Amino acid sequence: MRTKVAIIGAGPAGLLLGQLLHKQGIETIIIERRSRDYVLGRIRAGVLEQATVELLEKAGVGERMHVEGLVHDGVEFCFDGDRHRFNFRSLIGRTVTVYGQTEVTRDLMQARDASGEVSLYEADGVTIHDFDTDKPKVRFVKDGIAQEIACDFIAGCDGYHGVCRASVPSGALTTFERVYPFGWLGLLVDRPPVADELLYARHERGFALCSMRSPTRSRYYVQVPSGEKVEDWPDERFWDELRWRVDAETADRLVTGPSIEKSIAALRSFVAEPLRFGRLFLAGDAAHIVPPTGAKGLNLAASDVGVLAEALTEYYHELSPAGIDGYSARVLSRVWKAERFSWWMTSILHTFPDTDAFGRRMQRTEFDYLIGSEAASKALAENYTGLPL
Ligand code: FAS
Ligand code: PHB
Repeated sequence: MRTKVAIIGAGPAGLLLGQLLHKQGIETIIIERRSRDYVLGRIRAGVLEQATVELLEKAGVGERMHVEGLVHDGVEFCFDGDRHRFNFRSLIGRTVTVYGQTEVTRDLMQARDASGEVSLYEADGVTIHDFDTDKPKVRFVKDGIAQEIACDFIAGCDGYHGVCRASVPSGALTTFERVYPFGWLGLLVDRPPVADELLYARHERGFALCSMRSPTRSRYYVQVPSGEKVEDWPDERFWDELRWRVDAETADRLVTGPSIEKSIAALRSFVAEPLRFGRLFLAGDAAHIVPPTGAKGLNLAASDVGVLAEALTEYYHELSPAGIDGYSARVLSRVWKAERFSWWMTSILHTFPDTDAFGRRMQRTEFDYLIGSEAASKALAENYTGLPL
C-alpha cells in the first residue's frame, strides 16, 4: 500500500488530522491497534475550547456538536464549601462547549467512513521505519497478514503509550515529566447534572469535579491516592465522598444512580521535545500529557493537528516546507502554556500528602486572590477557554 500521510492512532488527534487533510484532498491511511468499539468505549474528556469547536466545524463534523453540545458561559469553584462562579463570557467574551470526547470520536469516525479514506483497525505489531529518509514506511499485521505502507510522512497520533515516540532514538528526544501522587476516579451516571455548569471543588479530603455529558447524563470525579483500585470504590462510597467534598447545597441537590462506567486515570504532566523527526511528527498525547484539571488534553490534541494539517497542506499545495519546519516550535509554545495552566489548576485544587499548613494557606489564598481580582479572573478565563492558536 502507499499513501501521502500514514496516521498512527484513531483517537481524536488521528481522526481529526485525517479529516482536515481529506478536506484538502490529501490522502491518508489511519492505522489503529484497537477495534472501533474499544476506541469508542473509552470515556475521557468533556470540555471543548472555542478553537476546538472551530476546527471540528472546519473538518465538517460540527453539526451534531452544535445540536447536542452544551455551551457554557462559565464554571464554578468551591473551596472548603465557599463557591464562586467565573463568568467567562462577561470576563473575556468567550465560552466553552460541553460535548464528550466519545461523541467527537463518533462524529469523526462517521465522517472518515463517508470520506472513503482507508482506516485499518485491529492492526497488530505496528512499527515505523526510515522516517529519517524521504521514504518512511509503516509495517503491521492485519488479519494475520504482514503488511507495509510506503508514505511521504508519518503522523504519530498514537497516545502516551504509542509506538511512535518510542521509535525515536533516545538521544534525539528530551522529556519533561511530573507524576502526581493521586489519580481521578471518574463515574458516569444517567442522572441529571447537579448544576448547570461545571463545579471544581477543593476540600481537605481532596478534589472533586461535577461535570456532565447531557441534561440527562452526568460525569463526576473524586481525587484518590495513587494505587487505588476501582473495585474498592462501590458506587455508594463514591457518592458519600463526593458529598463530603462539595458544599452542602450541592450535596443536597445531587441525584445519584447506578454507575454506567467507573475508571481511574493517573495524573501526570509530560512533554517530549522536539515533535518532529525527519518525516515523523508527534501530536496529541503522543507528544504531551496534562492532568485533566484544566480540561486541556483533548483540546491540545486538536490544536496540534490543526497546525500539522496546515503545515502539510502548505507542503503539498505550495511546495513549501516552512510549515513542517516550524511545526514543533509553534506547537510547543502553546503546549507549555497549557501545561502551566493544568499544573497550576491541579496544584491549587488537590490535596498533596506533603503540603504543610503554609502550603494549604497558599492554596486558599490563590482562591481568595482569584475571586477578588478581575485581572486574575480574566487570566483564569483566557486559559480555561483556550489561548489563541
Ligand atoms: P489517544 O490516546 O486518545 O488516542 C491514541 C490512539 O492510538 C488510541 O486509539 C490507541 O489505541 C492508538 N494506539 C496506541 N498505540 C498504538 C500502536 N502502537 N499502533 C496503532 N495505534 C496505537 N482529557 C481531558 O481534557 N479531560 C479528561 O477528563 C480526560 N480524561 C482522561 C482519562 C484517561 C484515562 C486518559 C488516558 C486521558 C484522559 N484525557 C482527558 C486526555 C485525553 O482526552 C487525551 O488528551 C486525548 O485522548 C488525546 O487524544 P489522542 O492524542 O488522539 O490520543
Ligand atoms: C469531563 O467532563 O470529563 C471533564 C471536564 C472538565 C475537566 C476534566 C474532565 O477539567
